[in-house]
Amino acid sequence: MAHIGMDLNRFILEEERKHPNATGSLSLALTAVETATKIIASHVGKAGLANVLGRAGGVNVQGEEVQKLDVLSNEIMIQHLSDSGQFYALASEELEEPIFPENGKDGRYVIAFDPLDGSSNIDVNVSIGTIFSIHKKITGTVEDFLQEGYKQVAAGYVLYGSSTMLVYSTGNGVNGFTLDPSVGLFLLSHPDIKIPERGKIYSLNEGNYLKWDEKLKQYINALKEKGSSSRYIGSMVADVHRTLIKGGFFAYPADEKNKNGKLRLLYEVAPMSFLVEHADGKATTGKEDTLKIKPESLHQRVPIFLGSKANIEEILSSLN
Ligand code: AHM
Ligand code: MG
Repeated sequence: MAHIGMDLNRFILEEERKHPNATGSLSLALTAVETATKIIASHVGKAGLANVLGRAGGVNVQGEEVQKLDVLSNEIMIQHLSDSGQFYALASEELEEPIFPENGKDGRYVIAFDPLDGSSNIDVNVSIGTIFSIHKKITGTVEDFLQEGYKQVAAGYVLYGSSTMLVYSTGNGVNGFTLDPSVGLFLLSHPDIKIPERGKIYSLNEGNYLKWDEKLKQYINALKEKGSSSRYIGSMVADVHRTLIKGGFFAYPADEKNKNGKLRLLYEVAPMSFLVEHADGKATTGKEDTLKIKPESLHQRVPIFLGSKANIEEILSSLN
């Protein structure tokens, strides 16, 4: 039985045992994500030093070229996920086209990821994160990435915050693990996360207010009159994490300029929606469930409203 303090690797193996036909491939796939994100966490922890020891693009004291943290994170993800041999293909928010790793020919999965989300917060020491979404390999082509979100085999994020946390789901509850840096292990700290039925926090970039449609403006104005609280970090991982724990909602709606909002369906919206729905919350574009969308392209954007069920239902009836 899972218990607080259980190491992520043991937890993954216990989950695998519940499926007698499991081959162990998904466990190895998740372990590769874990390893890559631990390494990213260590670089994120030293992020400020890059500015002292050498600017991105410049040379550090060891004479090595200093890479931007998002570029470095992308390389770390690609290297470790490819090396694992579990992924037939990789798609990154940072890359135009997917990668088909040489030793992934027998891989049973494809993975889409945003290696370091919240780019505007990297240089200012505010929480950032990695997001991942795993689907089954079916045809062995780009099409495998264009599966509906509800078909995800696993999804999760790693939050590089005041502590580093990995939160993931294989469709059987959502569990959170906190990195104990002294031993380098993710330990179960937030078992079976359930989002509160309703929350008082709303989270979206109000700088876009004048570009929103009238109904959304009115809805947000009504929340202010009711005394709701506003919280917006501008890092989706951190904003969604807070929403999962405290309830309320997070949104990146469409606006006059960005007809499909800003966030990407494959790397951001689908995995976060999967987690929120499996924590008993709800995720919608304002018109349809995000998990039911069949993606049309790798870098497609869609509007998103996700969070506590009661809040999202209220939004749906106010906007439609
Ligand atoms: P990025 O992938 O370039 O980092 O952009 C995604 C981020 C999300 O983490 C966050 O929710 C959103 O962009 C914030 O956008 P804005 O600055 O427009 O509010
Ligand atoms: Mg992103």
